[in-house]
Amino acid sequence: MQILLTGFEPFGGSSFNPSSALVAAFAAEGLLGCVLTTAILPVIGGDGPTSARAELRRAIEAHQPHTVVCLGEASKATHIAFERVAVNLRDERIADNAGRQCRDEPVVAGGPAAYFSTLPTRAMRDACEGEGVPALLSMSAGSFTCNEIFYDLLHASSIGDFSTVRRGGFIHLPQLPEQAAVRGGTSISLEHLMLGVRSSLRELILPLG
Ligand code: PCA
Repeated sequence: MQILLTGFEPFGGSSFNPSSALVAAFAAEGLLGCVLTTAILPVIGGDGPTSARAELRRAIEAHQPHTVVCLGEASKATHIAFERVAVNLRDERIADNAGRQCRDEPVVAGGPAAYFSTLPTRAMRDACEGEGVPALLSMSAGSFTCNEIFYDLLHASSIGDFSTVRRGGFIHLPQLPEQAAVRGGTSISLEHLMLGVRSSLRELILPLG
């Protein structure tokens, strides 16, 4: 079993992103029962060589994972959100880290309107909640870079671009206490995020059908 776990760089003026902190912690700790590889993606939209999509594709090429789990930050989230649906839309509230902001554009021109996550989202949510960490099933990953790579991953997998990838999906994380201290709002500590995400990833270490 090979799992690729990705996070994002900070964006939107913050100097932290809980997803990259979590990925670094998992890279150090590992995940019992599988080969865990990791990557940190830039918050850059589109399909240019420095984009999140291009970096994710390079990581998949390099690591040949069976399962891809992408993590990102949803700063106003109160729960860990197991995303169920990726939509073919880029409609961005803020500029990305390259200073570009998209309105009403598709992720993939001519692609289907949406894809469902191919991760066992309900079982993962239940496992997270079972550890006492707030978790929910979410119907929208938004229309910024997180949704974009989620959609691109599922689209590319479905058209056979990634020969090893059998399933993939996205998890949004609330902000860290360090971030809430600066901008207000609710937060979950890195330790609790680790506890919840670790238990949900264990749901993936089962024989593939
Ligand atoms: N969150 C943003 C992009 C990067 C991240 O961590 C999003 O929700 O699209």
